[in-house]
Amino acid sequence: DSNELVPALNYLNEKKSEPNSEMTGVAEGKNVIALSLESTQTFVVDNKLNGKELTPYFNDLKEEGAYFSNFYHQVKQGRTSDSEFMLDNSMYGLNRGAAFFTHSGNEYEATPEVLGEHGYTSTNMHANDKTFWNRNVMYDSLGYDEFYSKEDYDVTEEKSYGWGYLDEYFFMDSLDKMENLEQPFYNKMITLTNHHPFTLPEDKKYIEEGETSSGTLNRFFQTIRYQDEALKQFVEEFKKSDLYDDTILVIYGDHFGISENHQEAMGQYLDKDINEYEQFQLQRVPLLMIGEGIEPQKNDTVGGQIDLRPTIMNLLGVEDDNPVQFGHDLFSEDRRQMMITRDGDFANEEYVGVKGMCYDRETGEEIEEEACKPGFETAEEELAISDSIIYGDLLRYLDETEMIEEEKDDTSEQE
Ligand code: GP9
Repeated sequence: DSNELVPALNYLNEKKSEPNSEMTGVAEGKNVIALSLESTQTFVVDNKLNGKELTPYFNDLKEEGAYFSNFYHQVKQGRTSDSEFMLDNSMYGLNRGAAFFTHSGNEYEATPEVLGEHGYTSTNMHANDKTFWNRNVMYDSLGYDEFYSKEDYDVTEEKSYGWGYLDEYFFMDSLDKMENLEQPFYNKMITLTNHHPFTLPEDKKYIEEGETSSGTLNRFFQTIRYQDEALKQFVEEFKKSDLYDDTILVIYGDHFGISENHQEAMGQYLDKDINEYEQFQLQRVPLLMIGEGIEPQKNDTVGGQIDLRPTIMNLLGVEDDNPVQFGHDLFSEDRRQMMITRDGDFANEEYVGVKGMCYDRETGEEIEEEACKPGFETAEEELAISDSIIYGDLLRYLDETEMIEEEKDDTSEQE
C-alpha cells in the first residue's frame, strides 16, 4: 500500500542536495537532444593509436561545452536500455535482467511525462527493430509521444553493416525528422554502429586496426573513429540548422564496449597493468553538454547516469515534482559526489570501493578496507531502496503517499 513508499521518500529526502541555482533555467524552453553513444568509454577521449586521435572531433567539441571527466555508466545486464532507464527515471536499473523487459508494466513518472506538462514533445530515434529491449512497450510506459525506429529510416543494404543502419545515415535522416518535430522537444537519439563485434565496411575504416592481443579491442578503435566521424557530420550539419540555437545537446556514452575479458589487451594499449581499480576507472564514459548558457568547462565531479535527469531538469528550469530520484544535479556545488554501480561498488570524492577493496580515487593506491565501509553500506542501502520501488511498482502510490505526508505535516504544524 501507500506506506510502502515512505521509507524511500524519507531516505531520498535525507540525501537531497540543492541544484546549482545559477544554472537553473539557463536553457529554459529549449529543445533537448540526449545523444547516447554506443559503447563509448572515456579512455578513448584525447587518446591516440599510432599517433592518430581516436575521437578528433569529440576532442575539439568538448571545448565548447561542459565536459565531465569523472562520469560513469551504471548499467548491468540491460546495457543500453539500463542507461535509458536511468536517464529517464533517475532510478537504478535492476541487478538481473533488464527493467525494460521485466518491469515495463510499472507506473513511472519519467522525464517525458514531466516535460510533457511543460509543453514538450518527447521522442526517441534509434534505427533498430522497435522491439529490441522491448523499447516499443517501455517507451509508452515512460510517456514518449513517438518512437522513430528502423522502419522509419531509409534502411537499405548499401547503407547498413553489422548491426544495421550505419550511424552517418542514421544521423542525417534523424536531422530531417527533427526539423519537423513540434518544439520544444526532448529527443533521445541512440547510435548503433560502434557495437560489439565492432566491424565496418573497408571504406569506413579511417584508421588502422590496433595491434593488441584482442581482435575486439583492435577493431573497436576503428568503429569508435567511425562514430566520431558520423558525429562530426551530424553536429556540423545541425549547427547550420535553425534548431541549433534553441537546443541543448547532452552527449554521453551508454556503457563499456571492452569488457574485462580484454584486460590484457587494454593493458598493452594503455601501457599499464589493469587491476581492479583500473578496470573500475575504465567504466567512465564521456558526458558533454553544449548549449547557450552552459559555460565551457572541464568538470571533474564524480557522477553517473543516474544524475542526468536532475541535471537536465535544472538547466531547463523545470520544477520536477517527482521526489523519487536518486541522482543529483551534476553542476551543484554541494552535491553528494557518489557514484554507485549496480554491483554495489562505488566511487566518491576520495575513494573507489570495488569488490570489497578500497583505493584512493585519484592515485589508485590501495588503502585499508575500513575507509570504504561507509561507502559500501550506502551503496547497498540505496540499491535496495531503488529495487524496492521497482519490484513493488511503488510509484503507483506516489500521489497518494505525498498527500498523506503533507496532511501529516499540516497536522503537526497545527499541534
Ligand atoms: C540495440 C542497441 C544496442 O538497439 O541499443 O544495445 P546494447 O547491446 O548495447 O545494449
